[in-house]
Amino acid sequence: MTKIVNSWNDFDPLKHVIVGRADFSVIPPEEPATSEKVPIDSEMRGMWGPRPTATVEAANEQLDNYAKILEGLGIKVDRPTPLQWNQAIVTPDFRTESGFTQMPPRDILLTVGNEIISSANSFRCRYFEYLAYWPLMKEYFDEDPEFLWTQAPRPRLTDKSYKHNYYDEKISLEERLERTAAKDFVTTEFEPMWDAADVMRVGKDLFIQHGLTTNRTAMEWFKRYYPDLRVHAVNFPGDPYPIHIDATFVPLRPGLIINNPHRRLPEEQRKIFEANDWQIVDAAQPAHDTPPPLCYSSVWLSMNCLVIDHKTVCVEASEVHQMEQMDKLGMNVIPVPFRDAYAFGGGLHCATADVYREGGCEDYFP
Ligand code: ABU
Repeated sequence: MTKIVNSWNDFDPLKHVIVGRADFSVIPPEEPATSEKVPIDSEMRGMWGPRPTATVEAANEQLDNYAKILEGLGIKVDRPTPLQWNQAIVTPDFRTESGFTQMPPRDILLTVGNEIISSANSFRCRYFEYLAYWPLMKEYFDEDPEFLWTQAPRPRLTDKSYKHNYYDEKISLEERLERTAAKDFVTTEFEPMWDAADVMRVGKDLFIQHGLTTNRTAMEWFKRYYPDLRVHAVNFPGDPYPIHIDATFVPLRPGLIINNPHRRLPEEQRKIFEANDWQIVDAAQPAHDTPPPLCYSSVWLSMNCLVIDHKTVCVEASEVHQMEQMDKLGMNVIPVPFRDAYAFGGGLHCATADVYREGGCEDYFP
């Protein structure tokens, strides 16, 4: 019997991680929360079905290579068990015609200390995604007597969970930005809904992005679930498609965080960092003008890096500006080719979920 699960932040020395797989990934049909995320000019609008085999193979090649690089650093790597997502997702409350993927574990699994919680995603197509990680969770549960295997309250995702007629394809970018600034998102506050990638863990503090995939009721749930932790709602007004904090606000080590310069943290919310001598640095510009084809994410996956320890970071291999900035910030950079995997759910941070990092629950913001 050994301790397998432990992680309180995204920067202490990484020893054990899950890396996603692209098999059987599907572009899901439109449903209440997904339309909002697909940019109006995206070639994916109106399209759905299994992703082309050649793209799945190319993504898996880069994911396998990433896993090998991490293993070469002495990190244990586990992989999910792919499910066939090209089938309807049906519950007593809804039906949608396909699932999604098991590529970005970061959206589904939130590790807080010795606990891994499966999230309460607002996309109906993601309702059963946690099953791809079930064999790993069982293994950790069998081997680690302290591991807490947890499922967040399952949202029902009925029509009550979404604002009707929220999405209108004529909506301008300016209007989207106004909505983000007004914290007016497609989800209602009927029940807690959250993606794990909206939660930034910094020891005793959880900074949670309020946006298209996580609502305020989720933050209330977190506050009650973790009475010993501090939960902070954060939002980034410059983002027309606010989903997931890890291409927006990324800690590199205690006291240092990079912030997307188009999605700056508001003054009021910066205070807690400044009062505790944390430096917030604008992230470098992405090397690319557009994301790869059939990709949900923005070009800011450039800053979606995986910190290995306080001095080492994995950055996507073509992101020359981000690599140069990391170097100047005193980090040793490990370049990892990953653009072929972006379309399957994100970058190097999205593609992983922490199992074990050294260190405990520090109070960085006393
Ligand atoms: N899953 C991270 C996506 C963030 C972005 O599109 O900028």
